[in-house]
Amino acid sequence: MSQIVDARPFAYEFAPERAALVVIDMQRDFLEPGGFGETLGNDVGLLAPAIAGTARLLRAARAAGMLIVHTRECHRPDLSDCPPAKRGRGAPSLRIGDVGPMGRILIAGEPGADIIPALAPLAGELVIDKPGKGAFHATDLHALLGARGVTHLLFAGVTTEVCVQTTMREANDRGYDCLLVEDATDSYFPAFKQAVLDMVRAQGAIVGWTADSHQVAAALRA
Ligand code: TIU
Repeated sequence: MSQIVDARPFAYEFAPERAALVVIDMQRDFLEPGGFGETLGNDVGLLAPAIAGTARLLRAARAAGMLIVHTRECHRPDLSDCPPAKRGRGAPSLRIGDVGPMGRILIAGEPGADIIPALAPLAGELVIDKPGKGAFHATDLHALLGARGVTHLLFAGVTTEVCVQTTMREANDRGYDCLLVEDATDSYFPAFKQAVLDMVRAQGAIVGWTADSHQVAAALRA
């Protein structure tokens, strides 16, 4: 049965059994002090508002029995999946793989790579480790969604203009109808978040739709 979200630029229609909630990189490395986000010079507190909206979406999606996917940006301990161009970029205070207060920066299995406790995955939910910004690059996400007949993706997570936008554009090109949940995503740069919201829904939803988490939760309850 289809649900209709009061979304922008126009209504977003989806069937929960053919949809997934994709929560991008809500990891300690991005949201807590001492992780990757802070090594890049960012104020990690700017991402905190997205936690409540994401939690609301998770509650609604779980109650509706929707597929839930969590992603984590992280690398193998030997860094064999981390391009030297990524590790060497810029002048962070610690580089990917260096030891910080939450273990090695952006490395699978280290405390910093964990999803924050407030949004921890439940048994049966998919957890995708990804070496890139986009969740479709070098992962089996598309195959896993295809095997489940998923056609619609609802996005939450961080950061809006880096991993969330990259993943949403990858998904749009692969034929998914995508909705970005406005209060369930944040950026270290509030102006960049606003720009993403504006650009994805422009030109008749050229990349996708946007809506508030309350609007999505209301549609899932309907
Ligand atoms: N730096 C930044 O804004 N984001 C990332 O590096 N990764 C994600 O967005 N997950």
